Amino acid sequence: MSFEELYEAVLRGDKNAAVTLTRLALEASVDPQSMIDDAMIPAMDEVGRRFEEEEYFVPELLLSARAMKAALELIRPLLVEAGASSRGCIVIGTVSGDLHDIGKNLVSAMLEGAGFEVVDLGSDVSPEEFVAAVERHGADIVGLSALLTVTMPSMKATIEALEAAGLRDRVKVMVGGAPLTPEYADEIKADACADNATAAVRAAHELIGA
Ligand code: B1M
Repeated sequence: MSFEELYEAVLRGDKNAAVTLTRLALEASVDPQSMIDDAMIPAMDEVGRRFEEEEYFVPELLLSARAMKAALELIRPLLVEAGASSRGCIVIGTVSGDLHDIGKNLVSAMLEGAGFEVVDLGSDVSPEEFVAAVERHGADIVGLSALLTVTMPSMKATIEALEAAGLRDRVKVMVGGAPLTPEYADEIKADACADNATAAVRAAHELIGA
């Protein structure tokens, strides 16, 4: 298995090939993080580029996303198994109106791997659902993901809802996702902004004071 083959499988949305190649690579002890960073994420970036150029349309996005998710399912246990005792509780989700969950799932798995207890609310999560989950789980951190510029305001709405519920002093807010900038994170008064899963783990440690 070469990274090129895995890249091509995700790019053409070939789920079976992506899963088979990932399985073979894992059997050959290829580093799972490199498979993500050097094959899968570049493939999704190219999918996005083709979509912008109108060479790909929504069905192709869906097929590539399905291929990457299926391959990631095989890798996820390896990312998670490194986790030891809980370092704190993180409630995470993709904000209201946004269905992109691949990056958020990766961040979730890496956080679990780093020893955090992760409560993943899925995608299209309303401010009220975030507030209820933070309250129910006594979360230390809430992680908000957004991939669309039009859903970034849902992050602000969620932070305001936490404030209105009197929870903002008790919970740190981390935001992430491709369209975000540190400036926007400051503007909406988030505590941290991370542009990839490794940075998210680092930021979570800093927020918790570990
Ligand atoms: Co959509 N999509 N999409 N899409 N899609 C993008 C995001 C887009 C950039 C494509 C493009 O035009 N180039 C564009 C957004 C433009 C914008 O607003 N700036 C776009 C669009 C326009 C749309 C639709 C509106 C298309 C339409 O219907 N006309 C539509 C919206 C649906 C909705 O959400 N309401 C739509 C739909 C979809 C699919 C459902 C088909 C599918 C998602 C499937 C799924 O996730 N289950 C999809 C996909 C696959 C993409 C692209 C191609 C790939 C996204 C991805 O999975 N990347 C994407 C183009 C791109 O990003 N290159 C695109 C791989 C993933 C590992 O990276 O998600 O960035 P990413 O996550 C990273 C970091 O961002 C960060 O760490 C992750 C790991 O490194 N991170 C965090 C993410 N969350 C974090 C949270 C943190 C910390 C870090 O802390 C809490």
